[in-house]
Amino acid sequence: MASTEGLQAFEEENLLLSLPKERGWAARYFYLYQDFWCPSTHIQGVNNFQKHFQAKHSDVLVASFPKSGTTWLKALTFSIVNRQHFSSSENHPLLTSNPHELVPFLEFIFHADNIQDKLSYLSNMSEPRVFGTHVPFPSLSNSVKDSNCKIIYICRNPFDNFVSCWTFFNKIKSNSLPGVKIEEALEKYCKGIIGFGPTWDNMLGYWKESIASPNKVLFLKYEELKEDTHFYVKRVAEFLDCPFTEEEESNGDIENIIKLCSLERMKNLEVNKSGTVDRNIEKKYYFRKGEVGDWVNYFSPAMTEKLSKTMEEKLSGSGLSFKTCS
Ligand code: PAP
Repeated sequence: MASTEGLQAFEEENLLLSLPKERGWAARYFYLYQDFWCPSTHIQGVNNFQKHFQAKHSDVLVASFPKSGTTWLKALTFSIVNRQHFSSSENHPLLTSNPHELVPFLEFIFHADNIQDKLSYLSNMSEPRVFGTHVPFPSLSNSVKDSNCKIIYICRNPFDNFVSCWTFFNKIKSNSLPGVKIEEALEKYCKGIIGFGPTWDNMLGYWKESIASPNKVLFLKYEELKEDTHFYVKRVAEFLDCPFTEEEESNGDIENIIKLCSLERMKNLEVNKSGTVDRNIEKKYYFRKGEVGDWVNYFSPAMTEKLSKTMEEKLSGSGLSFKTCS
């Protein structure tokens, strides 16, 4: 009789064979799974997350399309919900752990066969548990949708998002894969062929849900978070039903969280300068420039026209728009 693991591997292989596939950039192939593109290595994790994850009402999910400010929002959210336990100085866990270690991605937690171990790890996490996910809203586990857990989604102007993706994937790609030229990468991005994409579908799924259920999903933009971090840190705390008191505000607690989670601070911490996280990715690759408008240094006029047109087509009528795109 086949072992459970053997059976699972067999089922996965059959599943992969049945899915549309396209050449990837960092991964060899992306597979179209439940209407989003996914490297084969993530499908098992997504599948297990959907089947096994039991959300608690107090859970918080930091959701995003990759390279939209996930690391930053994970750090801010972790600091906001845990501020009673850790002051922003000396003993704060963010000084000794990367945000992705403190706020793990659900689809990566379940990226393994030993489900029981994962479930006991999850049940032992202190509450409120904070998780990350890149999985599009329609593909979240039902348990997330049906519970009272809250979701904070962050998106980013696709021009900067694309550049951040392209630079990141070039750093992490395996040596056995050829580099992808920026024009070719943009072609794929505009066709939606990128992990957890199409980008617009990922954003619009959460955008629509944030309008339909504003108490369930808070929708943020990287550019706005950068422009007025103080306002949005307060907004996140209110959304999570743990607003800052006047005393906390006058003590400078909000400013301390902002400083602790700033790109400069995070990037220069020893813990983020070396070592790997998640799928063996160098922690330092998560911290680059963090600028709004850096795309102008990479885009030719033809590329600008291509992405502008694609965005117009994909986002028109949705009410979702980005300032720096024209
Ligand atoms: P992920 O989805 O793979 O976790 P994510 O954190 O969303 O990645 O994206 C990394 C981007 O966020 C990088 O942007 P850049 O390539 O344009 O520079 C990174 O520099 C930026 N970033 C990381 N940490 C912070 C932070 N603390 N504040 C602002 N931006 C940050």
